[in-house]
Amino acid sequence: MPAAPRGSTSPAASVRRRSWILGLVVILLAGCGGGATPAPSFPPGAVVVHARNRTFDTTQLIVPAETEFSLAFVNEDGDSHNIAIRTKSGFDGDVVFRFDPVSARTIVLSVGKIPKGSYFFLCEVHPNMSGTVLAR
Ligand SMILES: [Cu+2]
Repeated sequence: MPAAPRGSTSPAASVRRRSWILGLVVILLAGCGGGATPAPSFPPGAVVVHARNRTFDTTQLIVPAETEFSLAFVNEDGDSHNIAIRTKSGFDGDVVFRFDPVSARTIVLSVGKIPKGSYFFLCEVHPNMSGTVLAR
């Protein structure tokens, strides 16, 4: 069975050229390798999302409304993933929050105030990686 192409010829390569669009991005090199669980070094109250095997570990994010919060994204894959929060599913609606795709790393981002309500999130590289967001 043919191996999937990897490396610089991937269309994802251009997407990941800038891993941190926000100056607020803090890179936390995942401390322990070899599949160990990440150290619980995230800010208090952080919303934590894992990506593994092209799947998010949750299909519903519950986030605080009307207040800034930290989003910790743990990408356990070599594939690039990101999270975009939008007002409608898929690529429809307005972008509420997003960051550029990253691969094989953990990042912690500061998310600005989101009005109370229901939203959608997806990985823009793999739109089937998706779910809902409840800001309450
Ligand atoms: Cu993805």
